[in-house]
Amino acid sequence: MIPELDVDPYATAFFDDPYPSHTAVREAAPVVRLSALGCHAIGRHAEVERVMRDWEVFVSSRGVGLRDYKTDPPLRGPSMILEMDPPLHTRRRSVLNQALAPAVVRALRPRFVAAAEALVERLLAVGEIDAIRDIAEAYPLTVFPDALGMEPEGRENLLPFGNFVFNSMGPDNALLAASLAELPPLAAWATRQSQRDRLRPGSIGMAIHAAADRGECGHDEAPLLVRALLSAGVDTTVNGLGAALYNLARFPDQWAALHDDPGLARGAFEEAVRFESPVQTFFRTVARDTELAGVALLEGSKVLMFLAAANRDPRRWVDPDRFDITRNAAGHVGFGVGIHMCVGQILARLEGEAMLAALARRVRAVEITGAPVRRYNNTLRGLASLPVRLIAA
Ligand code: OVV
Repeated sequence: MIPELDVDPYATAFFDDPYPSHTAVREAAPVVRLSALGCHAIGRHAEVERVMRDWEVFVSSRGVGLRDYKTDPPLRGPSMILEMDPPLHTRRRSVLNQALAPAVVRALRPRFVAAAEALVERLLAVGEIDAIRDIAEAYPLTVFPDALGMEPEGRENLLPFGNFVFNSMGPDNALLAASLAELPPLAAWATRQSQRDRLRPGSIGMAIHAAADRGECGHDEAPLLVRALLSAGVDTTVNGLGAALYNLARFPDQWAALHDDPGLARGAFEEAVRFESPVQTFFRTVARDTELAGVALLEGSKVLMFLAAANRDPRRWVDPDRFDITRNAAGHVGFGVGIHMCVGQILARLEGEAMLAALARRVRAVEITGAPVRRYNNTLRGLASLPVRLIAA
């Protein structure tokens, strides 16, 4: 018998404190059913990893949100990459792998570091800031669109567009309705911004169009792959950086450790992704009758993967609820695992490391000066506001 749990991962109370529910899912059984959604769910690290690796049985092409595209049409053109299975996925993935390759990201490093250092100087002159608006949003919103080769105009669309994309993976609730109401101009903008003539030569976006010139993907596919980066690349890093800032501010001993050794910046970002799991959930769909941890799953079953629960599974982590920037957080599933693992993770880590290292060197401590405000999204976890005072070193 599969335990049936009364957990609604899209309820406001859940967003405010998901941890008791994550524990309930994880400890009830390797596979549970969620009565509120009528789907299966998994919260243990081992099963989440197993499902992500078995792309032939647990497919993405029927949607990585709650909807099964076999019966429910997608709300957006299904992602050309995230919601595809091999062999279609493989070719497109290799185009994005090249556009975001380690050497490409390495070349961006000096610019990213300089931008982070300049931002820290400006913020220190102000002193009292909003760590979300002024750092977690401001920084990715300049360096990422610049690297992608986007025009200066229209960048204010990036966050609301990403907000829609990640809301669309949940149920038809008020959050999705609000996102859908603002979608038409955002979608039109994203489509335009992904065309070759809107992208700067030498940029990541242009590299994708160049791959189409070489026949590595279709000329019709290139703008859709650029668009996928617009969908996936901003809100995720904003919430990753926000997670790092929030927890470094909440746990002053951790900020002190980072200030003492700015070389910990990379590990601090990784630990923030594990600890907070900016992307909380993804789904797979069972393509043929199978079995998982002794539980029979029928074709067509949706499986909700609680990445955030897996990232605090005591079976996998020592003292999982402790934010510890010196721990080895490698092996967390915050970037996914297997063929769909985050294609932009090297770039994301550069953003996180550059920003945290710049802060670590110049800021001795951070004091929270007002109540943090949570931002609600069907997939993403993060804050809308975190008032802080930066204490210069
Ligand atoms: C990982 C991710 C999130 C959102 C959108 C996409 C990917 C996409 O490929 O469109």
